[in-house]
Amino acid sequence: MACSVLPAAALLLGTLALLLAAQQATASYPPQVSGNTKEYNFTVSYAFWAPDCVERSIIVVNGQYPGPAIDVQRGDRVIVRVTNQLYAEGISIHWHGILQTGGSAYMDGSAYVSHCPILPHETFVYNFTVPDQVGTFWWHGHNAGHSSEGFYGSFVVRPNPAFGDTEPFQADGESMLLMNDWWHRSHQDQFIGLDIPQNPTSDFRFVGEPQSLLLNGRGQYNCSLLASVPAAYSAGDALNCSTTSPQCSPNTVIGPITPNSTHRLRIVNTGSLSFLNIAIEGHNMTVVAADANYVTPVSVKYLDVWAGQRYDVLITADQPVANYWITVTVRGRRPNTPPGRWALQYAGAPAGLPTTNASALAAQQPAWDNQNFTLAQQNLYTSLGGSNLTDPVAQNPTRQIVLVNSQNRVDGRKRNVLNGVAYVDPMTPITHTLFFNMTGGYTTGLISDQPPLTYNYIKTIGSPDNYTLATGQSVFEVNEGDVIDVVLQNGVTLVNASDPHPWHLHGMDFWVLGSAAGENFNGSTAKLNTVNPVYRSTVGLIAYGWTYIRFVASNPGPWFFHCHLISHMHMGMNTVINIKPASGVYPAPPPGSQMCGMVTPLVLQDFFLQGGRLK
Ligand SMILES: [Cu+2]
Repeated sequence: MACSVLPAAALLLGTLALLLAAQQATASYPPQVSGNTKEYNFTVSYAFWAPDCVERSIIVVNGQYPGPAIDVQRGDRVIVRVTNQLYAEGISIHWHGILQTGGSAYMDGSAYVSHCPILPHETFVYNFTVPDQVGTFWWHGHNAGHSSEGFYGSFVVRPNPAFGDTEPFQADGESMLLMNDWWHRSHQDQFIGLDIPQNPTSDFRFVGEPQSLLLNGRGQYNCSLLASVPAAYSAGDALNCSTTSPQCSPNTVIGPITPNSTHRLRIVNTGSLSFLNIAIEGHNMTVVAADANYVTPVSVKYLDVWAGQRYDVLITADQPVANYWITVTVRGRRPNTPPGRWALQYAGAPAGLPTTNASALAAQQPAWDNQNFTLAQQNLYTSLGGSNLTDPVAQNPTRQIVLVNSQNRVDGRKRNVLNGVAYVDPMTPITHTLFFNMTGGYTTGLISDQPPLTYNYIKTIGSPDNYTLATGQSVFEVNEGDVIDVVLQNGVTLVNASDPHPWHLHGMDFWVLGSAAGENFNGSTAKLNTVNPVYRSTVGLIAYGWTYIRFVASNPGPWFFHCHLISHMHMGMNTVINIKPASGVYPAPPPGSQMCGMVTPLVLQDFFLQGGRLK
């Protein structure tokens, strides 16, 4: 089995020199196009669904939850015709982890950054290629809280035999594991609560811990608990809970997997708030890729997966033929959600759930506040050397940005701020503002590369110091080719806690040079791995800690850079990295682009100046 020849973590030191020698000559998959096209039609609508046995309205695609799987080969053109049949909301879809190289920033799907939301009754055609990436991705709604409403699915890019692509491991079979947190309240209700300004009778209402954890869209809520749902979240609801609903029962079963085979699990945290940990009874997981970049294989028993992250792991089916528990626990925030539990089934095992105690397995997973475990595992991963695998880390950064994550009041509302700025969506997509060269499309000069250091972001007694705040679009203007270092420094919230945040960059992957507890406001580069750091697209920032990343500004255009927690995004925890093309020319919006904001009157004015005729 391929799995058995992978070096165990304990043996890695001996092979490190060999791997490093190989890494000097590496490159990522060289861009190639296959000439093949994969087409999908997505019709997006609301439907009643009971993912955890409690019925509510969710967003489905083609009547399915989770949405349709996208499965292509490297180099393929992907065309997705998205028709919005929601009643009154604009939508967009982000292809999470797909870098949109080749000038397709318009196809990235961040509402108001990449393009205008797709209005109800309208269709937008996403059209892009995936020339230089292989691995596990996912897609999700990227306007408002749509990704927490069920609006997501898996996206796999397979190696292309026509290009001679090979992966540095083998598996006999594979399964997709989309795991996420789930609420009974809609995203509208959640956002209304987040937006309540402080006043004598009410205040900010957090979304709270999720009611359930789901795997591939299924979980099991304890219906008897409905009576104890906090009054604020149950008033007026007539929740219908049925453990025999075909949408939640039988519970998810992964497999059947062939005894004595090597099985690949593609694990994604598609959740909105929770930092998750997954364990499989009786089986270690050999991690071979993080966010679709190969890593030096390491064996783990308990796998941390931050919201938005993906891991490819191999398991060896070397246990007696039976069913085994898969358990998922919440970490990083004090949990109030029962562990999720599903079954891994061997071929030949009787149908049904394992007979062992799932709670015992979940109890062995790292405690929610064990940040040492989090850091040790996050820093465990290193890029795999070898030909066609991973870009060697760029040296000599040209710019350093220190981004303090904290919280404050803006006009009475609780907002999550970065260097004092709470982001709000612009009226006009940033791609449009840049192409049409309009002033006022987004606010400029709001955010600086360094936080004002006269304030105490980390103090643990009393409320955080009040410092100058701004709302608008915080856009970092970056030159193409710059090597950018970003120090994500965590601070405190208004309740003297520090929230963990999963940080996600669009348009480019980044190297994770290091992360630790404590302060790194001055951007110290001590303790960083600049030799073989992991290359990925989403990384965790622990409470009261820092995470240091580096990327090459290689992909011109505006790219969203944000905490991947839906509530934090709504509260302003976003920025945009605008990479100014060396050519000075931004690409034009593609045919079929919808208009909104400042562009609509501009185009209409041109139309009438030309005699009011369609050509
Ligand atoms: Cu966050």
